[in-house]
Amino acid sequence: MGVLNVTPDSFSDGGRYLDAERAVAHGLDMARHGADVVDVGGESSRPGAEPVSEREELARVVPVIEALSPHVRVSVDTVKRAVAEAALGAGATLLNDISASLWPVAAECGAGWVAMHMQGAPRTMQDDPRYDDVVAEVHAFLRARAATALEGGVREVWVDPGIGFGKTASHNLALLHHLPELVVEGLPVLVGTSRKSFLGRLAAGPGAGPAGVAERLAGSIATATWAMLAGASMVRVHDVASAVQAATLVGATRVAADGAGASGPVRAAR
Ligand code: HH2
Repeated sequence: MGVLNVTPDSFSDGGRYLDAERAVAHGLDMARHGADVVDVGGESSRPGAEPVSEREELARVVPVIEALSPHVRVSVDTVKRAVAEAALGAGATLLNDISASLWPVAAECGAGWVAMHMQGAPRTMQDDPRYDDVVAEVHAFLRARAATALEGGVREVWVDPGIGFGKTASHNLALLHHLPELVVEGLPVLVGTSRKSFLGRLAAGPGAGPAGVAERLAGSIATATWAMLAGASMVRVHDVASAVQAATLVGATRVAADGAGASGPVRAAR
């Protein structure tokens, strides 16, 4: 899943794709590089972000979705019902819902739905996140929301532990470590670690302090690869070509382990 932020203030690419033409070109580029889904968002959910009006968010995402959806599967990253409905009407077929509450829209429109876990709201979620048992609480939350959506008629339900959404670096690591326990519950799992700040804190950059956004590619790919090996079905990334290369290698190695041997697809791909 390639990230397309049609926003002025997203944490890693704010302002780069606010212009619709540039956004569409970048979306098509990510599809060319192998993204199966392009995730279009018109409101940043970075820590401290201010909410955007419905009118503004609609104006940002709808034209971009209309232009992209004939060419690649599009998801819409929104927490607003009206934006979700308009986006699905414009050609999106997956609702990426960081509030994990919009499943009725997905049910009504026959769309897929991603339930993501978040503690609190973006403006304050990183102030002092606390859990008794982060893994148990996040997994139980996702299980319950998914069950409600499936009972309510959503046919395609994804779950996402919400890396960085009301979580410290150690909460994020615990969720990544215990991903297989979420995977075995049977629903497809989506994971988004791309360029997030815990990567910078854990793996310092070449300078003195934590690695900056532009220095987090290796950490992004390492954690995406970890998620894929743990059984995640999709990773949400900014750097599609690098992630596709990692995914190809994970897949090829799996095929080799399944008995194809070195003369099979792995060798052919060398
Ligand atoms: N992360 C971000 C936004 N949406 N959706 C899902 N399902 N999972 C995630 O981990 C996730 C998400 C934050 O990243 P980004 O879109 O790059 O930044 P911003 O929210 O500042 O636009």
